[in-house]
Formats: sequence, C-alpha cells, structure tokens
Amino acid sequence: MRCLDRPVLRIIKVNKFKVSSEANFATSGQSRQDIKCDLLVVGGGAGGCSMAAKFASKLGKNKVVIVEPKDVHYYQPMWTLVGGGMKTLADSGRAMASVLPSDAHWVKDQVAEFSPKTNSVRTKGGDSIQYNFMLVAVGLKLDFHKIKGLEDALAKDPRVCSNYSPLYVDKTFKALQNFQGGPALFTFPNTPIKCAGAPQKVMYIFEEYLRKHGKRDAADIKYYTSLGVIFGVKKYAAVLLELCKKRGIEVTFRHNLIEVNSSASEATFENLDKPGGTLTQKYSFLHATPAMSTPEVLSKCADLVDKAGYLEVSKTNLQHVRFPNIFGIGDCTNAPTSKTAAAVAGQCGVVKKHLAAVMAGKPLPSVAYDGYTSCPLVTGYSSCILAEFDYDGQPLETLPFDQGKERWSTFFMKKTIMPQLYWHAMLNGYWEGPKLFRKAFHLGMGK
Ligand code: FAD
Ligand code: UQ1
Repeated sequence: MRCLDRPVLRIIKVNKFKVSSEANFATSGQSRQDIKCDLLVVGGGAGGCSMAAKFASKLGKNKVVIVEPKDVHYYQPMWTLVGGGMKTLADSGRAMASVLPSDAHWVKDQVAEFSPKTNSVRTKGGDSIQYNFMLVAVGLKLDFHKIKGLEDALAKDPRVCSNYSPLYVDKTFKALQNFQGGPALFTFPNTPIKCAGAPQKVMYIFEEYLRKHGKRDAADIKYYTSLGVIFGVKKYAAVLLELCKKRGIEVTFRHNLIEVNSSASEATFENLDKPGGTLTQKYSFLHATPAMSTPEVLSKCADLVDKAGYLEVSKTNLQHVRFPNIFGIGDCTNAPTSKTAAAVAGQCGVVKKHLAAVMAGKPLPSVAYDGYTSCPLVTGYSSCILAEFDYDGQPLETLPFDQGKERWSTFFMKKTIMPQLYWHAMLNGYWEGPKLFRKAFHLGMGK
C-alpha cells in the first residue's frame, strides 16, 4: 500500500477522542486509491450520515471517510405522503453532497468486499480502505425481483405501485386518482422490512381519498399480510384492527404475495399456514411492499453477519459481537427492533458514546439502547396514530396524551416537523430521539 507524503499512523488527540491516524489518500497509477482512515462509515443514509456528522466534527477534517454511491439522499419517511399526493418526490430528496458532513471525506462508490480480519474494505471501483474503526450503515435492499412478475408490472401496469422505491412512488397517487372501482390490494411481505407500518398507511390514505371523491362504495379494499397480526404492538394493533373494521377494510393474515400477472390483473399469494396452498385475487389497484434483505456485500461476509444475513451486533450498544472495532446502526443490523429512522435516532446517542469509549480505550459506558422505535401510522389526510415502543413492545410515548388515538397534532408532526428535525438536526448529528422530551412531559417519571 502506498501513501502520499507522511506517515499515516501517528497518534493525535482531537477533543476528547484519542485516534490513531488521520485519513490519507494515495493514488496509484490510474484512479485506484489506497486510503487509510480512523473511522470508516459505510453508507450515507439516515444512520451513516448522522453518525459521520457526529464524529467528523469531533475528530476533525478528513478523519472520517464515508463510502456512499448515491447522488441523492432521500428522506424515505416522506414517501408515504408522496404516495398520497401530499408531497412530491423532489420534496423528499437533497443532493448527497449537501447532507454529508463537509469535514468527512466522501468516497462516492460502494463497498464491494468487507475484510474485517484485516480492518479493510475494497470498493467496487477498486479502492482499498484501511480503517481503525468502522460503522456499518448500509440499510436494506428492496427485493422486488423475488415476487414473480412484479418488476414487469411495476414497469408497465399503471395500476401497480410501491411507495418503497423512488422509482415507483410517483405511480401511487396517479393510480389512486385513476382508480374507478374494484379490488384494491395492499401487501406486506414475508421478511423484516423498514417501517412496518408503511404498507398499511398507504391503504388508509387511499380509503380516505376515495371517500372524499365519492368512489368509496365502488372499492373493495383488501390488506394481505404475511404476519399473524396487523401490528407488532398490542396497544396499536387493537386500534388498527378496529379502524379496518370501521372503514370496511378486509384483513387477511399469513398470506404472502408471490406472483403478479398483470395481463390477467391477478395477484397470487401463498398461504403461510398451509404449505402449497395459494390464493389468487383479481386487482384493479395493487400496492406492493417488496421483500427486503441486507445488501449482498454484507450478507455474503460470514464473519460479520448472523444466519439471516444481518450485521451481528449487541442489542444494547450495537457493537459487533466478534469485532470490537466495528459498530452497526439502522436497518442492516440484527438489533431486534422495528426498523425505522426513529430507531436510528434512538441508536445514535448510544453508539456515539460506546464507539467513542472504544476509540479512547476507555471502559464502555452504562448507557444502553432500549430498542426505542417509532412509527407514525398516518391514517388519512389529517390524522395519525403515533406508535412509539421498545424492544419488549411496550409503548414509550413522548407526548402527554394517548398517542393510540387518531390525531391531527401527530399528523402535523409527521408532515411538517419530522422532515425539519431530520434534515437540520438528525443529519447534522444533533438528534438522538425524543427521550429527553418524554422525560420532561412525564415529569421525569417512567422510562
Ligand atoms: P438507509 O437510510 O436506507 O441508508 C443506507 C445507505 O447505505 C444508502 O444510502 C445506500 O446507498 C447505502 N449503501 C447500500 N449499500 C452500500 C454499499 N455496499 N456501500 C456503501 N453504501 C451502501 N422511518 C421512520 O422513522 N418513520 C417513518 O414514518 C418511516 N416511514 C417510511 C416509509 C417508507 C415508504 C420507507 C421506504 C421507509 C420509512 N421509514 C420510516 C424507514 C426509514 O427510512 C429507514 O428505517 C431509515 O432510512 C434507515 O436508515 P439506515 O441508515 O439504516 O438506511
Ligand atoms: C423520530 O425521531 C424520527 O427521526 C427523525 C422520525 O423519523 C422520521 C419519526 O418518524 C419519529 C416519530 C421520531 C420520534 C420523534 C418524536 C418527537 C416523537
């Protein structure tokens, strides 16, 4: 490995962190680089960007290297509102260069191979990056291809849409506006997904839109979920089931979408409780939520992952269980909570403190991640149920009223306040979840 002009490994102290190198970039012959850095952040999404901001400002210029291939950073939680015609896709994106911290060095590429035993990664473009510490934040990939005929239908059939991808989210509102009646299907796949509420939020918005436009009676709204419950937390599940009943939505549990035949207008589901059993349903509208998995570069690295392909971390501090100089954050880890940006926010503060302690060679602090996550369950054009809960599925509500009720105030937070909180506080490293507000609103009592 060649380096530019100075020894790479020198001990420097920046603020309270002791770090052992600063990033060095050496270009060999062509465009290939050998890079050394103190902290490597893989992925510049919600988790990677927020954590890079925290450490770049503490460690100083170019001590943090971020590998992220995309030009645009999307605020994905807004896509539910894009699908309902309340925001545009453009509203949900910012140039990646404008959100990544200016003190970090951005390698615009993707990691193609992890080598945790040699503290290095290789990028698709051929760069080699050597790190002292690494944060893995590569999120989840969307496996539309695992559902036969779905990619084709998404490409060609204007009645088939998905809020989950920037490629298709714009189709949702158009399909909703063009809907004239018949079966409208909404699906939840047979894998863990990000924002487990989003597959049904779109349905409640759809239902209200039809009511407002005098088309509700012509629609047969059906929710097919691979799960055995409508939502993983009892308190909110009870409210949502009641909502479906009240609004005439039929819920079918333990059914997984396996095929879309767009020319026959048919969706086929496997019955997860009856091996070999299938159910085929006509559709006039189909909102599909794809299966999801971690990016292959991670799932194929046996040293880093569990059997299901998730980064194997401690659930209390997100430190890797075999490599103490590696941490994870967000959707790609096996921390058993519901995968959301709100969970990422809750993880940020804990990961910051634990990673900083490991960097400084100090004992780990006692602060632990409790699984905090939140899902603003938008139920229409002006109402929301703001679910917040922990690893045990126990509600951890911030506001001083029952968030299990449909409210305009929590809808306003979702639509207007959360995006600002995300772009201005979280991505700049200043938002670690609402714990302090929760304590203040509950006069210091409770968790
Ligand atoms: P991401 O933000 O997805 O970022 C991962 C990054 O890693 C990406 O930028 C990607 O390009 C990069 N990457 C991937 N592979 C590589 C590689 N090999 N090398 C380098 N970089 C790589 N959350 C909420 O809190 N509230 C909500 O209301 C909500 N609603 C949602 C609605 C929808 C429709 C969707 C899709 C998501 C929603 N979420 C919501 C979930 C939230 O967006 C995610 O949980 C959050 O973005 C996870 O952050 P992350 O950093 O783990 O992953
Ligand atoms: C949150 O912290 C967060 O991260 C910025 C979200 O992501 C978009 C959320 O949707 C929610 C609900 C929270 C939790 C914050 C509060 C104030 C309840």
